[in-house]
Amino acid sequence: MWWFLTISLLTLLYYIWQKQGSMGKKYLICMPHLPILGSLPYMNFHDPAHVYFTKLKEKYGNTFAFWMGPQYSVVVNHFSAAKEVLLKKGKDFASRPRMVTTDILSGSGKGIAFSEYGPQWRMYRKLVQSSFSLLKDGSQKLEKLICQEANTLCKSLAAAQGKIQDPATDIFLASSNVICQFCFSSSWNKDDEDFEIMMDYSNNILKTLCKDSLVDIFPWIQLFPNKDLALLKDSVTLRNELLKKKLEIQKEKFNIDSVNNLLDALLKAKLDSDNPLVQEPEITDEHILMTVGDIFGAGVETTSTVVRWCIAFLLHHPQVKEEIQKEIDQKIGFGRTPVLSDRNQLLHLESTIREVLRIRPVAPLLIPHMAWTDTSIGEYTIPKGTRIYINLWSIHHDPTQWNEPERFMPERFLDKNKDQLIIPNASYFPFGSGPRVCVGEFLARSELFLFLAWILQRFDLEVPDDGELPSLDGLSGVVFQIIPFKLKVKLRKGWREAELSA
Ligand code: 3NQ
Repeated sequence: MWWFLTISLLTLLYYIWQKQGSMGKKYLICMPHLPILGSLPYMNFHDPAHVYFTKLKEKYGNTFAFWMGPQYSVVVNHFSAAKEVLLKKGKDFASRPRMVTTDILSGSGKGIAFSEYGPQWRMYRKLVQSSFSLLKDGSQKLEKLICQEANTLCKSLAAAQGKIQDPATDIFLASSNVICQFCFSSSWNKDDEDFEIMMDYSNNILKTLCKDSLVDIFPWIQLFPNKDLALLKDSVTLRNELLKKKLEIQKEKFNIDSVNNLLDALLKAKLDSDNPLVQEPEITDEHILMTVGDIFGAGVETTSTVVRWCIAFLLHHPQVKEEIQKEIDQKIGFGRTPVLSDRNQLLHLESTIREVLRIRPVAPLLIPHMAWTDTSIGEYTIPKGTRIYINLWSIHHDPTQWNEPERFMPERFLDKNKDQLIIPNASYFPFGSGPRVCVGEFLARSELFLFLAWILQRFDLEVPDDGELPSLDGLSGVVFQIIPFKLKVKLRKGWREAELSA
């Protein structure tokens, strides 16, 4: 009897304390929820999360809360609140939630993609940004790098011209080698064993990473046998072994006076941080590996995925492909290959890339953010520790901002005379924004433009003989992947004639 009274009294006191603590504070509308399970019993998992959250706007409005099990979470479906979270209060929301799967990948929150906000994250982020300027300043270096890989890619595609092929591996190799040069000053051939291992473990990691799987909601589930988690752990082990191999090679030939890649830059920073006079957070080999792993993995998976989405949409919209090729023939012809400075000439290609990034955002829910301090969105209190999902899918498909958002219309990124590129409205964050904006945006945009310009100058892209078009549904996850598809490429007549006369 006494136990019952004690527990009842404690529960009552806790409830009063909760209520008092929230006196005068306004909280977002929240989905129904139960203790422990949260809102899960009330959610349907038929649609991908980004589509489901978009549909929930009708019932709960643009910004609403729900309980992901025991985790208080918020969905932001409109660009105005997204701007507040990402930019205006970017620092308040710049942290990341700790999840079982991302902890496995990031060595318990090391690196820059999944680590919490703080001095260590800021230091590594700055090191990566300054390393990218190694490429930006020497932009001929970046351009030369990407064009080399574009050339290899086109040669591979031409070797199977007229045959039905899946371009995924060739595109994956091209984007891998660009980021591999940036990270390690090295590259792979298509039949290299390490390349095949990397492609395989990458695919397995993407299949199991932060899919809001139960283990990321109820961490205690990892105590039970879980094949997805075992696959993730095995894949991350392979990834870390490959990175360690690269690190050892790089350490042997390291020369502090010649920093040529990201790993060099991080090793140099480590040497500097060993200097007792330098008051920076400690730099360890594991932090270096996780940081390079983030950049390498992001650089490969995102760019290769978007190139394939672009090709898929051009197969669905041959008239857009023809407009791009007509512009390439007019502005460049067949006497030379495209370069980065052609970006302000090839407006139809650039607007197509922008439209693909809108209609199929690489990360429909970005990577979840987390409030590391008590803060707010508008008049609503957001307690420290709240998980924030920025729903790019909803923002990029908002009918109040985009005319016919479901339609593929690159011309929406051109002015009415079609001679200027525009961003027609603020509801557009293809690379995120604020402190956590994609650190590789410049590299990604350069690669997307050059790979596609080289391919479209040289080849006609056709659906296979059975006429099967690529699926545009996508595979939701931390990267919105495209379902593998096949196509036929044929060398264009103008290119063949130019080659013959060369
Ligand atoms: C990569 C490991 C690799 O094997 C698979 C792809 C992974 C998971 C990346 C991840 C970093 C990583 N290991 O640390 C990137 C991620 C999530 C893409 C997938 C990414 C991102 C950037 N922009 C848009 C969407 C995702 C940043 C870290």
